[in-house]
Amino acid sequence: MALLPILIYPDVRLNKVAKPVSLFDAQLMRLLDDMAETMYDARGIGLAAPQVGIARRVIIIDVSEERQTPQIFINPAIITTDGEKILHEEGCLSVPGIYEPVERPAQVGVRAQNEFGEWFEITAEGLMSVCLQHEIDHLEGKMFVDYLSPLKRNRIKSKMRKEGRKAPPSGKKRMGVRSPMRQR
Ligand code: K1U
Ligand code: ZN
Repeated sequence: MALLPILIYPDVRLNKVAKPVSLFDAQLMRLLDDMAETMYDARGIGLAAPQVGIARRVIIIDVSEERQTPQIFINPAIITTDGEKILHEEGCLSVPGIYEPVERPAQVGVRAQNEFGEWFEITAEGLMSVCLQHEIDHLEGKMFVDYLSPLKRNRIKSKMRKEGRKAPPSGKKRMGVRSPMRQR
């Protein structure tokens, strides 16, 4: 298993639409293992493949207390939402240190494949529902900051760019992934 570098907003690779997975092979298993190690190391509750520079429709989530077994969603699609909306504070491993409330449907139904290519469906609410919607957005190149006002988003963008420039050139593994950053 390996720790993967997490791309930091506003890296343009975070805005790409991810491609569907068609091969359920050893390479995919390796990616899932590496993503799990990376998510747990970063103390996240979810991670999408585009956040580690892989433009494929793969997400993992673990909202459990035990934090041992990630739930895997490959080629996920939201198939139902309920009318009720909830406002929930969101964070993102690609936007470190920023937490903002985002309004989303309270409950979602999701269809996805597991690591063996078998289809399943779940209905989620609460943190699981918020996290699923947040991670599926990553597959569409959409970030939670895209739901904020342009003023807030631009402030966050400037802060991330400034912190990216401050980061030392060597040292911790993750620092190297702050470049390349380009204007959107
Ligand atoms: O996509 C990601 O970067 C993961 C992100 C998922 C997420 C968190 C909160 C709301 C929606 C989606 C994170 O895990 S950020 C880490 C974090 O903020 C957190 C960790 C544990 C509990 C709650 C939040
Ligand atoms: Zn995120």
